Amino acid sequence: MIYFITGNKHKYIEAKKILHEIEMKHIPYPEIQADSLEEVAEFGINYLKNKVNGKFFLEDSGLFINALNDFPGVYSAYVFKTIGNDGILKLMEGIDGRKAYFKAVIAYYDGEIHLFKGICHGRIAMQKRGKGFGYDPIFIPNGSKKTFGEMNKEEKNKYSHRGIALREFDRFLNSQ
Ligand code: ITT
Repeated sequence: MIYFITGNKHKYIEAKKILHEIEMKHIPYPEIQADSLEEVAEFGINYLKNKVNGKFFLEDSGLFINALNDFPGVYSAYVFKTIGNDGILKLMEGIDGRKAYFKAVIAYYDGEIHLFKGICHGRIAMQKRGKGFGYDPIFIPNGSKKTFGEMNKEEKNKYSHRGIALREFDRFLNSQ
């Protein structure tokens, strides 16, 4: 059994579809202001490693919008809580280039730190569509017409940054 340290149930449900032997555990950890998701994730592991009994991982993710110079990026959680999807759509008003990508960094600790990454390229929708969590209703992955919010978890996992990182993590675990 491996613990997934997160306060986000949606992330856990997505992960459980790919990694069956996991359990959610919510232990808050500081998310430092840094230039990369990798640094945030590694800091989290170092903070948690003496507080969790057994193997565990966490995941840090973000939405990077081309026309906004990669904003909200490492600030995605804060920006979602403050201006949300309506705020992002407002910032994008009148902007034609709507390219964006989601990135996920999984940090796994088994005595050593291992990082697994996934990137999903796509674009920002003109309006919110569907449900999901976070930025799901405004992100359309390349290769689909639907937003993440209009997909079920299995379909989203096929495209998503998290699905890609989780499958790489799963391959690593199976090769051990
Ligand atoms: P943790 O407890 O795992 O940290 P969190 O929701 O705070 O959960 P992050 O710190 O990684 O997650 O922040 C990432 C933010 O980016 C989060 O608030 C989401 O709104 C958004 N996000 C990340 N992945 C997403 C996805 O697959 N779909 C929609 N929004 C996503």
